[in-house]
Amino acid sequence: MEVLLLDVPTIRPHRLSVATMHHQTLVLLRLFSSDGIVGWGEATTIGGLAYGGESPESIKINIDTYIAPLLLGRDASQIALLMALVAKNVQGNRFAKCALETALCDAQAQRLGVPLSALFGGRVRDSLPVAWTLASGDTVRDIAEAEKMLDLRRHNIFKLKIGLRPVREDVAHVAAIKRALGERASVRVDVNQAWSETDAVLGMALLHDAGVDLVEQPIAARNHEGLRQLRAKNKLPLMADEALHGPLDAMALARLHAVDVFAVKITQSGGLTGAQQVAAIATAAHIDLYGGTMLEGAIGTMASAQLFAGFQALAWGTELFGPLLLTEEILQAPLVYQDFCLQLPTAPGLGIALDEERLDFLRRDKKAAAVF
Ligand code: MUC
Ligand code: MG
Repeated sequence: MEVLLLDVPTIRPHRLSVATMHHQTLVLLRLFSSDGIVGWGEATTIGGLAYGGESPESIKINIDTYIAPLLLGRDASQIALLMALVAKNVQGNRFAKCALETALCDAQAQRLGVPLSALFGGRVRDSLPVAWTLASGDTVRDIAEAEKMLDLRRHNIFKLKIGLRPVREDVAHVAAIKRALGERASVRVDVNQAWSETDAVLGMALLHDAGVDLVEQPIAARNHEGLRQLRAKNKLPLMADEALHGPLDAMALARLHAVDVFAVKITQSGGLTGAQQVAAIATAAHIDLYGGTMLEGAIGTMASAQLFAGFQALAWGTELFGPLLLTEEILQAPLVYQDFCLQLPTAPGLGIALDEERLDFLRRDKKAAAVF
């Protein structure tokens, strides 16, 4: 097993309330099995340690030091057994576990000659609607970007990152974008926990009047009770993102009737199985689903897509646009985005082929070696 860190510039600064991204560090796991099959997984996060408790560097060192030695020499086809072994020996580290489970599933699906989605019950759709995040920080630039996406028929769902400016200023920015796009697009916002409860009461009322469709994680992740109260006070649908670290959080939020929508992420759920369990809890609790991202590259994006393709209902679509935010392509053939959707491949496993030369060029360890 080897973990590669790839530093890839973004096409423009991506401003979240927790960090401004000028590049993304892709965390890729390559798993070699003795039958010659190579599986890939991904554990990419956002903004170093600004978004979550695992950094690219901690993920690499924890896999190299604690996870890889547990698995060496074991049967790679016994995925549930291996993941149970890791769960017993490694606390936390959801992103690292996601990368491992994805790589094991990619390898196993290739071994069986089926798409990865087949390991999770198959597909009910072959393409997924994909939102685009407008996060340049500039209203005029964001409107121009949205118009371009509509013209290209690449996206007609837009998520706006807010929370850095005072509530009324942020709402004015959002309202101007919604006014410009009208009924041609769905406009949603993600506050990434930046608001207090009182900010959120005001913000959600104003955003509702501005024609926004959905508010994502307005307040602190751990404040489940606050989410419940906001949902009760407002008409605007409310989505949990950072509040959801797998099935236990899903159950707690569902019990409280705290939100209308779950943003399901394979990394935050500790892997594909955890994410499927989050979706099952949502379905049982009549909570809508949205396919979330940690702005992963092609591997994590396609792993997510393979799972989300099997969700019976996906009322709010997905935001699986991560590779489109990057200046560099790491696949031999890029993922296909057309007619507002990401198309799913039918080839075995993840159904993608990595470009080894580009990987070598982008690897942090090789760059460091070249500099010194
Ligand atoms: C998040 O909080 O949802 C997803 C899309 C995007 O632009 O940022 C991420 C993280
Ligand atoms: Mg979010």
